[in-house]
Amino acid sequence: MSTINKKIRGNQVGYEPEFEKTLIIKDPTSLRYQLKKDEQLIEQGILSKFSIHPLTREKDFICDLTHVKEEGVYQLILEGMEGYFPFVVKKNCYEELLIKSLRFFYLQRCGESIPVECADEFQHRSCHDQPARIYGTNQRISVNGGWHDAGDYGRYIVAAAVTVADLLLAFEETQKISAINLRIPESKLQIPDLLSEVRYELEWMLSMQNQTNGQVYHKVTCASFCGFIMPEEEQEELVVTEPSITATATFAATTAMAVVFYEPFDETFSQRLKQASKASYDALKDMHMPEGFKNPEGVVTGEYGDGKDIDEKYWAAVALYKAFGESQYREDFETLAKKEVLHGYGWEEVGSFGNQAYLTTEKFPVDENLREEIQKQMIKKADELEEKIAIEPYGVSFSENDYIWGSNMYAAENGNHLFDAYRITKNVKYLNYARSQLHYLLGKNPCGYCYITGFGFLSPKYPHHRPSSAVKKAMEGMLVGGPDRGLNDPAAVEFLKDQAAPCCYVDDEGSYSTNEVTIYWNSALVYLLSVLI
Ligand code: G3I
Ligand code: 9MR
Ligand code: ZN
Repeated sequence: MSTINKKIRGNQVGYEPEFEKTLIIKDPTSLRYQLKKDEQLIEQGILSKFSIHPLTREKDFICDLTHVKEEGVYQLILEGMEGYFPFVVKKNCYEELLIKSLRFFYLQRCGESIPVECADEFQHRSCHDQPARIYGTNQRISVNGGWHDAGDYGRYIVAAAVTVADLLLAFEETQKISAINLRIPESKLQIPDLLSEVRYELEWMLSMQNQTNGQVYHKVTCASFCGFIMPEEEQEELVVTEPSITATATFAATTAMAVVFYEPFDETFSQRLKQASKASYDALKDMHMPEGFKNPEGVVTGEYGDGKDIDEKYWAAVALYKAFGESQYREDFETLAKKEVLHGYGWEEVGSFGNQAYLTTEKFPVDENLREEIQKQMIKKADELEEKIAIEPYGVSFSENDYIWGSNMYAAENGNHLFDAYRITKNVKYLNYARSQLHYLLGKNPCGYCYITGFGFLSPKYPHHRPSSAVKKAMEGMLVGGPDRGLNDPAAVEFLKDQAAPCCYVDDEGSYSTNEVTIYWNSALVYLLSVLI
């Protein structure tokens, strides 16, 4: 028997032995199941529990294999139905996934050549290394380096900042990451590879700061998106667009956060980060433009608009307080947080990075009542997610309106909100909910896809990612955007009309609203993995 039974939905990468392991059988034609290993029958039973999916209306039967703890590759079979599900139980199950999802960042590098010994078929010559023109002027500045944002070759500060934050939090979360060899040119240095990789982005971010006034330019891209070519072939003029509050504040936050990571390895670099961070924070006081950012006329690349700057300022204030201890930063944060505790680990809403910074401030005093209030609100956030999980057979924290552009990032992000509640309460239910967000991303979902390229038996082959298109092979280890019921691109409109929200995903190169990849989606996955491994 060689075919896969695609009605069985589970984590296609596998399960750590102690994980909950409930699989979904969608609309089965038989209820008798068998679990086999090396042709031997391990157990059999009859499926009895089911629920009707509120959005797809399918009948979802549950097969609970949590008690199977012995490592191995098993076959789950429904008698009378063709095919099987490869059910994997394995220690350190997500190691390769973690490595490949981190190597993605190296492969996204801009501004230097990526040699074959580090990049295999994704090698490329140096790209986007000419001076960039500041929009509306004839002034040119050098802003080489950093990572290409996504399937496109733009470089955007707010996206970069949250990516760096996720990766540093992941690094802090588990020792396992510091030991990883990412096969990058810096691998021979006496500093963990991930910190070298993140520094590559930070150096570029530093170059995006206006040295005169401390403000940070929002982005650097060509005026419009290029075709499906390798990065060095995009040779149109580079344009740096005007500074924004969101870019300046998230820059302040991440550079502050980074200081402590580089101190043991490079004092000069960490001093540069510190100065840059303080200068950008000070610059915020004089920035009185309207909230958010709008593409200037003639520039049509990614906008990262964001209508609300308050959460970015919130995060910046506390990140600087945690790092440098000045009372002004504390006051700024506490004033905002006492009005409202904010949340978010994404490019648009970043409050949770701030909350976490406050809860982990150790060198300087904090307000214990506020700390408790923040914890209370973080638990409340997790409880709201729990309500959604309770009525969603696959265990994802989504209701219909949550299937938006980049929904997979929100699944990962919600996993981290749930884990935050676990960290505070030690209640295992939150840990299990956090894990179920990972299971969703890795195949336990209404589309039956493992949403990471190169992993699982059904994964995206045609991501909206220019190098993958140019090389004609999907780069491995990339988390795609996932279902978006808004049908926000022509391919989605063509292929997904009439689909229920959780199924609004198509593995088509043209579908940038469901099948693109980005640095901050991958970093959200990395951060979730780091807390779960
Ligand atoms: O937040 C609202 C929500 O309240 C509302 O219910 C829902 C209904 O549509 O929309 C939500 O906003 C969406 C937002 O993403 C959520 O993050 C917007 O509709 C949607 O248009 C927006 O999409 C963003 C997209 O750019 C278009 O602006 C994605 O988040 C963002 O990841 C994506 O970023 C692009 C860059 O611009 C360029 N590089 C590639 C990258 C990934 O596609
Ligand atoms: O490739 C672009 C992708 O990175 C963006 O997320 C997306 C939305 O801004 O736009 C993509 O570019 C498309 C453009 O918007 C419209 N013409 C076709 C481009 C490539 O598919
Ligand atoms: Zn480039």
